[in-house]
Amino acid sequence: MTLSDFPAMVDTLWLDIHLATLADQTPYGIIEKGAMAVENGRIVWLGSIETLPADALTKARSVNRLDNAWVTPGLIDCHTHLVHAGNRAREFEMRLNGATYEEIARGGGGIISTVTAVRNALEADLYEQSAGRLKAMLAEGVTAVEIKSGYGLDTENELKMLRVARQLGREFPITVMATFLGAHALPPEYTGRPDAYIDLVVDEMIPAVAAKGLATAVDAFCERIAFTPAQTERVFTAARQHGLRVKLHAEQLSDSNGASLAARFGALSADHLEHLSATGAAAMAAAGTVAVLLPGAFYFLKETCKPPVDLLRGQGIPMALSTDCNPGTSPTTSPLLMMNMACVNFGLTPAEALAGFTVNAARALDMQDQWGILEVGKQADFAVWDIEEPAELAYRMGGNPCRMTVKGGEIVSRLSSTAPG
Ligand code: DI6
Ligand code: FE
Repeated sequence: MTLSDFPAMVDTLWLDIHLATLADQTPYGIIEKGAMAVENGRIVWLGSIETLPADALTKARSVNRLDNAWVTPGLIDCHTHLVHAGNRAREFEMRLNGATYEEIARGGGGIISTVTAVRNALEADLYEQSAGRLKAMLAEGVTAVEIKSGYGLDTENELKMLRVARQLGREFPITVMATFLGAHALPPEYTGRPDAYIDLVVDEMIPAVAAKGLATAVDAFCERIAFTPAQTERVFTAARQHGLRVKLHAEQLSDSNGASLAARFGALSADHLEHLSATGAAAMAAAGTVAVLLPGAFYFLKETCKPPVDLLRGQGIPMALSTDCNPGTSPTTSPLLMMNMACVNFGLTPAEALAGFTVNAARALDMQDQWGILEVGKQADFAVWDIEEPAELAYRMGGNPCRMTVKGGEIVSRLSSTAPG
């Protein structure tokens, strides 16, 4: 970057900041004592304060001084079931009082209890309940989120969920990427007829979702307790026919060869991966499929088999992290808590954890062209943190040091620090 690169006029000059750009392989891509200029919602200059032209202040319509706060790319939560109704706290309590998952499921609980709640919810109620969760994410620095359907399990209710996701994207200063997850679980009316349900997903739901432009990707749950690789393949084939990208809940509870299947379809990501094999990892590496790790579900299910992080590192597979925000296995809206869990339980470094919610999450959503790092030309979506060093983001267990969230150069959320001194 040369001095002449500073534009004639910028909307906002951000000063007295440290930057964790995530733009290079050094941990965090740090620029201490930096500055950043934004014009028309995009980053037009960033660098060390020493390289800022002396007349830059006169070229800025406004100046924001942040007294040495840290700035990171806006966080991207790339795997959520954020749109849902009700909660499963009662089930959580029953399990802790000795009931088994099967007993709960037979009593109409488990994932089907959320399906029932979503089917019974008016669209406006579903929106309101989901908006509360999105608001919490916004306050923690999130500027983009992926939201899946998958609790409707009939055409009408799957479309209802996706419309709510779209409305959230319109009402909130957050980029929403919607994913169709019709093949999440078998709805009760199809008990014993999973292939007939897949017919419905393939012949009716995917064409409807694509025609209405309600999702950019299709996901499925490939697992002993959900859908087989053959059924998943039918879903992916239909997705491809309708120009939709694919991703997969793969090897969460067992190795079903889901990651290899996903890679064969050029999947954006394979998610969970606790039981990923070396063969699956090699297929992902060859296909450029991102590994999305979900430490909240691992924790909440008291899983003991960890995702093979060394294998992923060895294969050079980008690791993203996400909340998996859902009422059954990961009732959280906190990326920072997930970063802490990923470090403590999976052995990620704090820098890998931050990359997991920024640069690699952008790759998992195919939005790396404009998002995920701080660089000239990228969207000016960033989070401002009251921390002394970047590792502090993954260090704390709870608390929210996010001073402000900025979307397209505009401050869209402000919070006074609640982090202890
Ligand atoms: N894996 C999960 O962890 C969630 N969905 C999935 O495919 C669980 C969803 C739920 O229990 O409501
Ligand atoms: Fe999930």
